[in-house]
Amino acid sequence: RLKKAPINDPSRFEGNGISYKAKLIGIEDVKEARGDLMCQEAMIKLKNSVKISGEHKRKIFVNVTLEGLRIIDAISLIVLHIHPVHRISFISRDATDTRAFGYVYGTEDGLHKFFAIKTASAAENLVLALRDLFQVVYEMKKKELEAAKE
Ligand code: I3P
Repeated sequence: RLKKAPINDPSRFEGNGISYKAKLIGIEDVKEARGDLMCQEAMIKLKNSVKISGEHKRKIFVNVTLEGLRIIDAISLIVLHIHPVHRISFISRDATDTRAFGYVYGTEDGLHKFFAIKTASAAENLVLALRDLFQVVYEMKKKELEAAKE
C-alpha cells in the first residue's frame, strides 16, 4: 500500500512515553472546549496570578504517552494528572512566549479546564509530540474498529 506520510512510530509513546521538563503555570476553568482567544486570555490570567503570588511555579514532567498526558510532580514524582487523549479538546500555543503552551481538558462532569504549562525548552517540541500522539491514537482506534468489523 502506498503511503507518503512519514512513519509515526507508536512505540515512542509506550510506557512512560516522551518526557518533558516543565513548570505548571496554573489551571483555569474555561467556558468552551476550544478557542484561541479564550486560551490566550486564560494564559495571561494565570501568568499574572503567578506574578502576583510571587511564588515559584511547580516543577513538573509532562509525559506524552499512549495513556495520554501525564503530569508528574518533578520533586515527589507523584502523578498529579492523567489526561487521556480523547478528553483533550484543544491545544493552544502562546503567541507571546515560545516556551509556553496550554490545552483544554474536558472533565467527566462536562466542565472544561485550561492547563497552562511553561516548558524548559521550546514548547513546540511538546506540541508536535502531542500532535503525533493524537495521530497514533487515532490510527490505533481506526485499526481496532476495522478489526471488530471483520
Ligand atoms: C525567574 C525567571 C525564570 C523563571 C522563574 C522566575 O525570575 O523569570 O525565567 O523560570 O520562574 O522566578 P528571576 O529571574 O527573578 O529569578 P521560567 O522561565 O521557567 O518561568 P519560577 O520561579 O516560577 O520557576
